[in-house]
Amino acid sequence: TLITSALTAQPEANYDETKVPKFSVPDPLVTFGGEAITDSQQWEEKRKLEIYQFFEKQIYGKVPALLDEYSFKVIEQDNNALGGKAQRKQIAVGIKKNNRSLNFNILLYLPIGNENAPVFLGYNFHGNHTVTDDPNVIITEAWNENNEDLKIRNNKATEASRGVRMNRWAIDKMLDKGYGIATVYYGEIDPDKNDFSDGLHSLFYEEGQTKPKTNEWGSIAAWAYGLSRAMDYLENDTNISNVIVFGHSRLGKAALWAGATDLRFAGVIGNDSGCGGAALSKRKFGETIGQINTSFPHWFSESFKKYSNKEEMLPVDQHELLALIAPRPLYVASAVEDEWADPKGEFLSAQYATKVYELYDKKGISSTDVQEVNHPIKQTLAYHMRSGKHDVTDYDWDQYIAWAETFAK
Ligand code: GTR
Repeated sequence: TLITSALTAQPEANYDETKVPKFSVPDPLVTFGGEAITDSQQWEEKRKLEIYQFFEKQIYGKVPALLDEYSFKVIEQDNNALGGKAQRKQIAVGIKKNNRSLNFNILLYLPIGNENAPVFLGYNFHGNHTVTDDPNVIITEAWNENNEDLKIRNNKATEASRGVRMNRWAIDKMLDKGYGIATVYYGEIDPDKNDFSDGLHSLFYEEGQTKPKTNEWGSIAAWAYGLSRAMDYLENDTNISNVIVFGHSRLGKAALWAGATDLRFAGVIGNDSGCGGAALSKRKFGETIGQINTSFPHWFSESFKKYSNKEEMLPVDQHELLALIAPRPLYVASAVEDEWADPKGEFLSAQYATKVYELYDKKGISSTDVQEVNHPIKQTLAYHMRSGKHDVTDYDWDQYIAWAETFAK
């Protein structure tokens, strides 16, 4: 134990602005070779791909191969759900690779009265049945992290946890405004533990392989991939106009990477996504790469570990992840008490990504904008810092819905 703790001990988290190291963020509009980018065409041809490939190989990790088979089946439907407000569908998706298979369920509510609804798609942390008290939502069988407050015990969800996370999903508000909501339990894609023997990764192994290769995907990239597989169904549902991908915290990191990898997402929301999400790594404020790679060694590609406590060596920073989503609508959100996720680093990141949006004549966070509590800046690239803690609240959803009305409908 002495040896392990010596190897994994991390410098204490810094919360002092005066101790943020002097750093310069890489300019999204200068190539690794030093060439200046002046328009969107040059960005697409010369810069976007090299940034994308860096994030793909050195940060989240590559998807190793194509699938062998994809199928879906609507296993349950009710056209009079939630007191007549919604149509509910539960869709079982099956994917196959190397004769191994994985299944996950999408819970979808579509508003009655809007035959062509925009939909928010986001993962939940403990099962589809936790986001609503609707008694007909199927309880996940997948491994679940224990949580006494949420009544998840013995790594299994039961009836006891139905509706325990309703507070994070403003489903009524969405439906009232004509939006649908689709959610998947992230543990059905890849259980969130440092174990690569199960989940999505294991389908792709060659004979004798037990974990992804050095530049291949960690769990965040696997979750992002799962969002795309949910999209494969959603884009073919004729009652859906477009899909805005959403995620909170670790699932916000996954949503941002999904937005960067899959152009079909019409909008992207990263709620309190923090380190490895929207927050700049080079500030080393709150959670750092060293911290995250130690606490969650399975989240990123193995190749990302070389940047643990060496953030200054990175030729990119997270504002360039945001820039990969341009010119599509993107909302970055923080909470003022969520210092672990570095709200200032998230704000600056949105500000530094803005010049790429401007190449497409889209607005974001300008250099004169200031970060103020509960003063959302709603442009194509939007930002707010809510009062309160690391969470998803009605305040957040009120902003996302109002923003989507203008930018992502
Ligand atoms: C924390 C982790 C964060 C964030 C958070 C969450 O433990 O350090 O990066 O992902 O979990 O997902 O709630």
